[in-house]
Amino acid sequence: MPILTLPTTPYPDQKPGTSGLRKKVTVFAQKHYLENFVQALFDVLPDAKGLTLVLGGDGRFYNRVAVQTILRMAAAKGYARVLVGQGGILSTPAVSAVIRATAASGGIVLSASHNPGGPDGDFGIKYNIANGGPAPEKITDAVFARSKEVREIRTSDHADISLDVLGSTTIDGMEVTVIDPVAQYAELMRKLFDFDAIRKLFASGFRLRYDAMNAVGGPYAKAILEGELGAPAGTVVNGTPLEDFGGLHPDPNPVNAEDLIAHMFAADAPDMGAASDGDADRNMVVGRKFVVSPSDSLAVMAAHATLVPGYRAGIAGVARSMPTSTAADRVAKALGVPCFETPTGWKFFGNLLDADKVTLCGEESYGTGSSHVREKDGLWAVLFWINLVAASGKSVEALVRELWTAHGRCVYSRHDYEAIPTDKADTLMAGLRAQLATLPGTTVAGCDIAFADDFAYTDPVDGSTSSKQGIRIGLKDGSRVVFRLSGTGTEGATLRVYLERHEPDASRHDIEAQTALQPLVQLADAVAQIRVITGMDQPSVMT
Ligand code: VG1
Ligand code: CO
Repeated sequence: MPILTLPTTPYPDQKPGTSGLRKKVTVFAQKHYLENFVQALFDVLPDAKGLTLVLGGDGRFYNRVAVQTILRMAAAKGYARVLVGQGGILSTPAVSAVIRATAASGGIVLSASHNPGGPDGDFGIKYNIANGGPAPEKITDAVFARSKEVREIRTSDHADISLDVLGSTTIDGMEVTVIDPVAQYAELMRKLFDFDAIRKLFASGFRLRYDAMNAVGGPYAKAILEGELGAPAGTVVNGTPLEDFGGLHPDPNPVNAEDLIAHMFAADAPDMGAASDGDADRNMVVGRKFVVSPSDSLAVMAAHATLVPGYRAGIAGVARSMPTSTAADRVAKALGVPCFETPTGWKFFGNLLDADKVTLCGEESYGTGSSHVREKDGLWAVLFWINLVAASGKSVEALVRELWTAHGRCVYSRHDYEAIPTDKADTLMAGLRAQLATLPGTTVAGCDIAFADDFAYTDPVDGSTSSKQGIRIGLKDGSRVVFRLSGTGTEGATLRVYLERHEPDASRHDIEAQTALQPLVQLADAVAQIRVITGMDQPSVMT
């Protein structure tokens, strides 16, 4: 058999972050950098005899090279079969759907998600397990440990195969099947949503603008919205995946998707706007002249889930990442179902979903999903909202305002301070940790502090623990400020400051979020010394 064993030298920096290993393309392009990580993964995984692996990525620069490399290494590992998306393309939720539908043993997602792409941009790799979700920390920790010891790479010497033609071929006895990236996913969406009602809605003149940000969501949105649901051609814009996302930063928030926001605030704005990110697992939903916060989006979905066929029987519970606003908690309480608070990152939702403890999950970072897969899912969330509009006859804005009327408004914002030198970011976090014991009971910048802690999580299903997941400062009036460092960036450190204040008074629901949150901004700076330590007067991005 033409299986080669190549000597290699370990890299010290292959620690997966919030969602897989993300580095600059220039880092991945170093000799054997990708191979070392894949070998470390394969060394940690059990024997692959008879097993199926799913493989695909968001189409960014280096995707095709990486697919070919991994196919050769998968053959050496001994997989029976690899299912690879045509053109090397599969969105993150589609990988999850295909793993589940084909009973594959796992999958490899090639994406740096919302990070910029192109030769000077970022690349990423992530392993998903048999439930379709991101590998838990037990596995990612083992892979990191192994990556520091890996001395040999096992690979086939087979030539590149064609990724563009559907069908099967073999690499050293391993079957490689190039699959339609959309088919399996579309079938799942048909089962969950009322396609007839949505078709009627579009036929009645409902106008949607879906901005795929030149990323992998385009083919899925075009096939389903325009191809099946009768949305007019042109509904999906920036719908062709480009290796550099056409220079866009494929992170759907009002700052990066400014073109969509401009359309949604124009005189002839469509009824609904939506955007998805690099790997199509995030979503932004926008009403006509009305921006929906992701935390509110999760709460609205939970409140009205029974209007959607796939959730007709009701939801078992909701889970949200710790920094996500408490809007979903309020809805869950009213519904009489549990709401779980997990650390940031989708991998923490997997056990809760597998154990049927929750049906819907969400993060403040424009991510929502459900038990249908084990990833967040951008187009799914958009279809959910369209289904809600179709079934309720209400606009996006009306649905959010109803939530506020029923439960008060959780005024919310995230302030990101990007590219801080790592040592300064560590100093800032250490400074906060040093104050945790003394802050409660004090008044800082006019805010009465009730508690301060470093969020730790014990998984209610397997008992595993994760500590140091973010500093929380809670006020007597229920407001919160949360601080954590990003685990997806590739340049220095990014400090995220999450601000939440509950506003029960309906006459104040239209107050501008940044204005309403000013006292918390002052508090954040007073306790964390953000301006002094970082030298930054303003956040880089406010969403
Ligand atoms: C960010 C978000 C987090 C999300 C993660 C992956 O992580 O805050 O909520 O799960 O990105 O999303 P961090 O560590 O940078 O805050 V994606 O769409 O980039 O896979
Ligand atoms: Co993403």
